[in-house]
Amino acid sequence: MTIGLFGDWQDTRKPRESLAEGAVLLVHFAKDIETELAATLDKLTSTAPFRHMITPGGFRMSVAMSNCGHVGWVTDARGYRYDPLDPETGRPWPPLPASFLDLAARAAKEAGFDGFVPDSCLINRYEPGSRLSLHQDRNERDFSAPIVSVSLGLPATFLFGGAQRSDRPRRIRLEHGDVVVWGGPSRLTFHGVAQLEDGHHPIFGGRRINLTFRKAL
Ligand code: MD3
Ligand code: FE
Repeated sequence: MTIGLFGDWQDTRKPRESLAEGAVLLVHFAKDIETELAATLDKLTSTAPFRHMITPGGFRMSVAMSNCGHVGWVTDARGYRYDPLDPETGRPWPPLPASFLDLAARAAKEAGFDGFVPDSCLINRYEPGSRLSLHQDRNERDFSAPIVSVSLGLPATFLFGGAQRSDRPRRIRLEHGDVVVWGGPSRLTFHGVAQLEDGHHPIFGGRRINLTFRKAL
């Protein structure tokens, strides 16, 4: 039996793949700044620690979250919203680091969204078994702005659905350093993340981190 460079996987992807109208995958786009991103994430999450939020339905999310920017996405018994204060500390979220803003703007520009200036970044942390069920991102005010997502650490199976929750999702593998820009008609599609599998990443260990840059206000 042979195990190749990618284990069970062969990376046959082109540097840039169109996933749907308005959705562009930039393969390994963030890889060259992985050390900078890891160091910055450690600083951010020592100020605003990861926590498992509780949904309005009373369920503890298996994904741990933090935020940076002018506002952060939160959920609790009262609902989902963007809040200028971290409910755990009572303090404003840490500002969006220059390296984050620069990465998000460069990626958005590659996908045709020039001048993207996010005001919020949701930081998701997955451990083996963590998953995110199918949802739409619709707490933002302006759906004409894209969302830029950055995947780091362990690979995941992203579930890319359609305009209806009942549309059967496609399964798309997202690897360390992959960046996806979700704009135009794909902005309101249903999506989620399948249960994270065990593994080890040289920088992020047994975890996956996902950054989503948003214009929330
Ligand atoms: C498609 N995060 O934070 S990133 C989320 O991997 C979220 O943590 C996932 O869904 C994660 O809301 C998926 C890819 C993504 C993010 C936002 C989207 C895809 C999207 C918004 C609209 C359409
Ligand atoms: Fe989402």
